[in-house]
Amino acid sequence: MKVILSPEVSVALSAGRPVVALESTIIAHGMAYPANVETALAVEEVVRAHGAVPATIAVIGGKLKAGLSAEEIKMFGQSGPEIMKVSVRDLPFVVGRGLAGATTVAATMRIAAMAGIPVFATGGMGGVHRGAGETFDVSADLTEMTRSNVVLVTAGAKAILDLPLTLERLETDGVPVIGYRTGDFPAFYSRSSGLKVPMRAESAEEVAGIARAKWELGLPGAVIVANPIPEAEEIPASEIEPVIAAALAEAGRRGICGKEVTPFLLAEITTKTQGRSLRANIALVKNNAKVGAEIAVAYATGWGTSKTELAGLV
Ligand code: PSU
Ligand code: MN
Repeated sequence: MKVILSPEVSVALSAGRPVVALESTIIAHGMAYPANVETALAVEEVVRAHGAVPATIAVIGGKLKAGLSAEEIKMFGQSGPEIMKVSVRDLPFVVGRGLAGATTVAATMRIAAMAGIPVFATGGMGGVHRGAGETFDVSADLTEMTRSNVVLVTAGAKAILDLPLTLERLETDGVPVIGYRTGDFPAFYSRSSGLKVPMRAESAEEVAGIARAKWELGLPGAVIVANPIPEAEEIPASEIEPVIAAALAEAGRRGICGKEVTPFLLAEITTKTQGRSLRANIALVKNNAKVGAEIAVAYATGWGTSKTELAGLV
């Protein structure tokens, strides 16, 4: 099945120019209107300002789309939770029924890989939930990371997840986790989770070279770039942790399960921090878009190929 590309994304991909994929669950389920639409459009501008073409990904009328118009982004933002949250499991349903769907990291990675877009910038990724030993709640984002050849730029993962178990699972699955100018795994709102990343990179070119090496080795799947939130916007772990604990307890009391868990926790945290977490969220997504664009530019110039080496560029 073909991905329907916007004219701008189509021209850029056929000319080998840098493109950055962006997800739509963050618009419909990760933030409220109108901040979601403003952020999505601003993130597209950040990608452009750093030399790449943005490709927001979603399913519309059962078609896989890469590159949405401002009107389509607005529609996703205004419809919010009415639009189905679509992970890989849900793709056959929305495509088969001709419906709209907001794609998660997992579904966006898959569609980006199908379209030949090698870099994807998001906010936070899914992972192993706290209490997964009982609930079995492990995001399909992790499964997809073993399948789709995409560089995923993320501010780490929220501490609503079990971060040590998430890193263990990624190690088992052979997914590189690269700290971007950091040796610590970031925890979304906080620059450090207290956990170490297994490897680090200092530049977009290094990341591009590592990703190319992975895929040339015949190792399929994602490369995670863990890019910490800018210092000025950081919320210290000691401040956010009680809020997270309360949100988890509330989810437990209400018996929230399945795909509702993550959106519920995100909304609870935003309400309880009176918007501070939202400001942090917006800042880190923009920062990821910038780094994603820089990686896409480096990758598109062929960084890491024997061609660049022969040309004496490395
Ligand atoms: N984490 C965040 N913000 C988000 C999400 C996760 O900090 O918006 C969204 C992403 O779309 C991610 C999805 O792919 O939630 C994971 O949902 P689940 O845990 O149900 O797999
Ligand atoms: Mn889940």
